[in-house]
Formats: sequence, structure tokens, C-alpha cells
Amino acid sequence: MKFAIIGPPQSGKSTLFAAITGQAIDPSHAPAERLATVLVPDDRLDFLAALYKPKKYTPAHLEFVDIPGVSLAEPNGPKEFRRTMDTVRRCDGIVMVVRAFESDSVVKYRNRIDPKADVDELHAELIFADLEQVVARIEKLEKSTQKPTKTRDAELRELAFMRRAHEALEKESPVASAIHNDEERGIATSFGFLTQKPVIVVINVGEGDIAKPPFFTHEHARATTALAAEIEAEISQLDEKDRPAFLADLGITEPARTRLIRTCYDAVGLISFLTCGEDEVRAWTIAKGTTAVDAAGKIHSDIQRGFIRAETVAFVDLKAAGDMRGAKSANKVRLEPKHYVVQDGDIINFRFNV
Ligand SMILES: Nc1nc2c(ncn2[C@@H]2O[C@H](COP(=O)(O)OP(=O)(O)OP(=O)(O)O)[C@@H](O)[C@H]2O)c(=O)[nH]1
Ligand SMILES: [Mg+2]
Repeated sequence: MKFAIIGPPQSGKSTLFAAITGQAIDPSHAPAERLATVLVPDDRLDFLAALYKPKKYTPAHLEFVDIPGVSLAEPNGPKEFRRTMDTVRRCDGIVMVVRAFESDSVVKYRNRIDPKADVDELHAELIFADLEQVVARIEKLEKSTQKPTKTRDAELRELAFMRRAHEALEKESPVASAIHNDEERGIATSFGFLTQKPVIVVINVGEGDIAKPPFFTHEHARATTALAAEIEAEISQLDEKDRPAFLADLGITEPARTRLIRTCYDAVGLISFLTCGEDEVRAWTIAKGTTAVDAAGKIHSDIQRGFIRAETVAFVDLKAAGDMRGAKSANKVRLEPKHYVVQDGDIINFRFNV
């Protein structure tokens, strides 16, 4: 799962990227795309690691791409913005960073500090970018469907969908609202439409506003969170043991890293199931609603093919019982069939036969 960090110039994207990845801020602030893998903090996994002392500890992970900001106020801005969207189309979600911090040394985008207006502007720009793609595709399909080719029927269906998507975007609705079936969902996914991606808004506040951030929600945002990127980036550079005291001093109960990762995880409907043993304690990322047999496929296709039962215990039950033996004698370990819907925090041992 990959998230693109976008936003107006100088809104604090690279600073947030540094805060969540623990990487030092590039002092040159050179405008370049950067990619980092971030491990998903998980107390449950820590508990299991203490219990099993495994050889390998493998938390879930997410990827973040830092995208340089583009000023839409410049004549070439919109074109340049659309170029940077090529990367975003290949991501699963969008983290939109907007500025709410005051600072005399940082140039104000459009000479204002108005995070809500920035979200509106970015959202409109995402719609334009999708519209451009849809218009180009419609033109192409209108020509190709004139010819009696083998693919003509499929192209006619796609054309009908693209026209509906066009209509939706003109009304400022996301492409998703025009999707009627799986074929159309597949088409939309292959185009990587931006309005189909879940958006997480990050309001980047000044240090003094942490307790009372200028919070707002946006109808097109899946989630909104306020944080102070600069101070969090500085704290992320400290020794891990020193961080809690500094955060507590500022009234921050949970570091930006943990908060943002969880928000992203939730916004795209992800959950984790866990596997444990002396060899490895591991978290596996799946979509909400995944069945036991499909979860097994995440680990290995053989386990999916030869699936017999999923020996399952909820993490809270295992923790309450102390360990696996305790959970078993408390009758908390269930044998679940193929169609069982895996829950967040399920500890699973798949029984299979190939
Ligand atoms: N006071 C204050 N300054 C911040 C904060 N976040 C970022 N800055 C400063 O704002 C400037 C821009 O930060 P960046 O993180 O480079 O912004 P960016 O969005 O990556 O900028 P571009 O990639 O050029 O679009 C830097 O000088 C930061 O130190 C903040 O929360 N408070
Ligand atoms: Mg940057």
C-alpha cells in the first residue's frame, strides 16, 4: 500500500515525510520525489514478540512518496501539477498536507494561510486531472468504435462508462459515483483516477496550536488530522527513549507517525491479522471483509489451496489468557471455515493439506 503526500508549495510535506519516516530533512530542500517504507507500530505484535521471542519480527508496512509542491498560481502550474500526478495515480491513497502554521520565514502560498481553501483548490485540481484523462479517452474511443473490430463491444461499454464519468466529474463528483459494475471498476482502477483514491487531510499547525488546532472536515476527505510537522520531525530525530518526554511536554499523546499511519490504514479499510511462533511473529495486511481462505493466500498459495481450517484466537482473548495454552483451556481458540471473515487482531494458525 502506497500513499502519496501532496499539497501546495511549502506546506510542510517533506517535513511530515521526515517526521513519519525518521529520515533527516534534506537540508537543500531539493524538489525531488522521495519514497520510504514505514513500519506500522503495533502493540499487539510487541506483546507476541515478548511471549515467543521469535527469530524474526515482521510488522506490517506502508510506503509513502513525498511529492514536491507545485504552485497553481504560476502560468505553467496546472500542467506541472498534472505531471506530478503520474506518480500519484499509481498510489493507493493521497495524504494532502495543508498549511495552518504562521511563520515569517516561510513564503505564503497565494499570500494566504487558509488550509480549507487549499484543500478545495487541490480537490478541484484532482477533478481537472481526471477530466483531462476522461476527455482524451472518450475522443479515442469515439474514433475506434467506428470500426468493426473484435473489441468493439467492450469499447462501446467503456465509452458509455467514460461518458458517465465525464458527467460525474463535471458535477464535481468523483469517478467512483459513475461506476455501476466490476468491469467499470476495473477500467477505473487501470486509469488510476485520482478522485477514486481515499484522501487523508493533514492540517499542519504551528507548535502553539497543538492543543487547539484549527480543525475542519472536508466532504471529499476520508479522514482529517491536525499535527505539527516541524516539531514532530525534530523529535523523531531524538533517541527513541527521549521522545515521550518531549511529546508529553507539548501535550502530544501520540506521535504523528503512529497517528498518521493508523489514519491511513483505517481510511483505506485495511486491517491486520497476526501469525506467531518461535520462528516469526508477523502482521499481515488485508482488506476489511477478507475471508479466511483468501487471508491464507496472502501467506502462500499452497496454504490457500489446501485450506482445512483457520485456528483463530482474538488477540484480546490471548492477552487476557496470558498465552496460547491459556487461551485454549479457556476455549477461546476457534476452528474457522473458509468463508469466515477475518477480524482485525485475529491470531491465526492455518491448517492445510497439499
Ligand atoms: N513554523 C513551522 N514551519 C514549518 C512547519 N512545517 C514546515 N515548516 C517550514 O516550512 C518550510 C517548508 O517545509 P517543507 O517540508 O520543505 O515543505 P514542502 O511542502 O515539502 O515544500 P515543497 O516540497 O517545496 O512544496 C521549511 O522551512 C520548514 O521548516 C511547521 O509546522 N511550523
Ligand atoms: Mg518538499
